[in-house]
Amino acid sequence: MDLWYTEKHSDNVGITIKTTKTLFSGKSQYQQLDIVETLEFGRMMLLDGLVMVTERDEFIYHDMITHPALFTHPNPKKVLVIGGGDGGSIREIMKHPEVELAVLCEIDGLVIEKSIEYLPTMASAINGSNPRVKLHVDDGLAYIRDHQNEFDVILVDSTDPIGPAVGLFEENFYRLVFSALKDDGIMIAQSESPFYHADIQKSMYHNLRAVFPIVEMYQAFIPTYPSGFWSFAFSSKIYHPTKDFDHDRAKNRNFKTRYYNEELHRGAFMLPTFARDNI
Ligand code: AG3
Repeated sequence: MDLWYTEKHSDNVGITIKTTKTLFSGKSQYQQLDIVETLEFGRMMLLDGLVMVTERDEFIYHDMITHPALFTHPNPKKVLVIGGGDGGSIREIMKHPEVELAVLCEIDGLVIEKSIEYLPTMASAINGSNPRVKLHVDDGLAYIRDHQNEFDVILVDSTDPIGPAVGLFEENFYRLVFSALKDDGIMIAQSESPFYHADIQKSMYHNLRAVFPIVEMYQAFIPTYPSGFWSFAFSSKIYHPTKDFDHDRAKNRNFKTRYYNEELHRGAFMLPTFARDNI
């Protein structure tokens, strides 16, 4: 039997992926979690029916939510990830030798547990074996309220602004992130599709600009997300993502990246006009 899963990207358009097996399906206190096997994208995790990661294209998202900030900040020692319970962002952060500690604050313990069980290529750094990683199962807002002036980089690795992630797109949350960052801190947040989510982007970037002096959008091509054209918000207290970017450190990095590189770092900040109009 053919089982095709469709995520609707608008009222009239969606992406359809052929699946072969359901590995896990269950409901946590916060959301519906499904992990399925697909023919072309490897294992795929869905939250409330929305594609969060697939094994085949997650490297793009996780390269791009981590490396641009970590190669712009001159000495990122302490990094916080809010959300990101699959562990892909933490895996990439661990490739930076100057990072002493990465904290994962994920609201839904079931996402962490099932990622460790079914998505080991992403969750290898969060399975308890890495002394540079700490896990907190907690609401990101509550966590940063108690952590002032502590982090060099904060990554908001969230779902779309529906369900438990709504608060992660609001000005009040960005103020808390600002306070949880050190004086030269950088925040990156996934910022949806410029093609489909203009309204979300307008409100999100408006909220970010109310708090951070430097706010720039950058883009990545992620095949399984709505339209494939995806974006991230770079928000910062003093460092500029292209002017202060350490090109040589990125070029001479001692690890491989399949998407990110020192040329693409600059290119990613160049936006088509319709996307620039959203921010
Ligand atoms: N964050 C999910 C981005 C949103 C995808 N949206 C959608 N499919 N409608 C991914 C978390 C990966 N660590």
